[in-house]
Amino acid sequence: MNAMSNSKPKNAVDLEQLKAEFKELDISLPKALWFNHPLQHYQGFWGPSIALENIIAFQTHFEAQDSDIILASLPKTGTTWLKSLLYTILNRKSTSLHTISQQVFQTKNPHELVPSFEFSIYKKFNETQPDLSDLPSPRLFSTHIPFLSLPDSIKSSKSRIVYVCRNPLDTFVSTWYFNLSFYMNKDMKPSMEMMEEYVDKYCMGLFLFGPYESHLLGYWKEHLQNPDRVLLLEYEGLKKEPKAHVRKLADFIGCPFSEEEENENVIEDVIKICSFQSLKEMDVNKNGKSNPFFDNNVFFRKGKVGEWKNELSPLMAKKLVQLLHGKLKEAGFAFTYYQPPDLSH
Ligand code: PAP
Repeated sequence: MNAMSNSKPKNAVDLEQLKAEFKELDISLPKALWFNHPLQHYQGFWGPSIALENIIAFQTHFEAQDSDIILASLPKTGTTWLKSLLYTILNRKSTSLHTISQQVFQTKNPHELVPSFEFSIYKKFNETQPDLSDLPSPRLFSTHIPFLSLPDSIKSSKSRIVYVCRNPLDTFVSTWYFNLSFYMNKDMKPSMEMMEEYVDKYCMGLFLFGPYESHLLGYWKEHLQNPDRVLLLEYEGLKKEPKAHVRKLADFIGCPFSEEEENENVIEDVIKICSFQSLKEMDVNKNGKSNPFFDNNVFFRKGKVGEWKNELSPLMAKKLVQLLHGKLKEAGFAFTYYQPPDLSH
């Protein structure tokens, strides 16, 4: 049986067989381009070609532990923010908030503290797979892979998943600027036609880890069925009611704030340490680089809700809003903290 077919990947596999099957699969998968990233349509989503082998290695080899905490998200929905919050909440007692803000965050970007399965942990089909069994518990990981494509080992464990989502208009704008920064020379100005073309691609699901709606609905459905295992957070909610959200996040991952901590305003401190302003100003995030492809500053642009109003034409916004009124609404999903704009006139 094909280890990479749409059915479940297996844990014990023959390496040579896996490589041969990957070659075959690689040739047969539909391909597309998102800016300068080649994509492949795999298990219902558009995965980056450079990470496909890593994704399959992750699906094949990862062994979840019940104590694992996994941050899942579509790109540009709040991953960096949630990484900093999860790291701080989990380590506030063993490391102290002072050390986290004055040492850890001064030298490491949140992506270095919470590694991604498909971009930093799994690297192709090697003889030796990363040994993650010795990492301190609870282990903290991240992924952009849709729920349905997570390894069975995660699905059948009691590990907890934190999913963060963001309204599609701001997510598109954030994605647009992130990708433009690698795609175009700084002196070049993108045309409106180019932006329209990318809005259309986005709405068709043709972007990194798209489609938007199936990604969100996959985790949302799991959250409805298993609220103790999957927490769903909205970027807009975190902005509007940070204290309630950080408290909820800490409860969910099993590190609640004590009464004493509440009285000492520890939640407020966590929010401040992980705020956009604070992280953006760190030298490591202004001038550092944590992987060969990006400077850390690309993860900190504006950090606001509603920026789309300054960027998108009414037609582009209308197309993106239709994402909300289409499959998401049909499935019964509505954002709690985001009201789609009325663009009917
Ligand atoms: P990733 O998927 O590539 O890791 P991700 O962190 O999900 O990206 O998204 C980046 C967005 O989060 C940026 O939004 P913008 O383009 O609209 O500005 C970035 O500015 C924002 N962001 C990063 N850190 C924070 C933070 N601490 N608080 C709020 N927003 C943040």
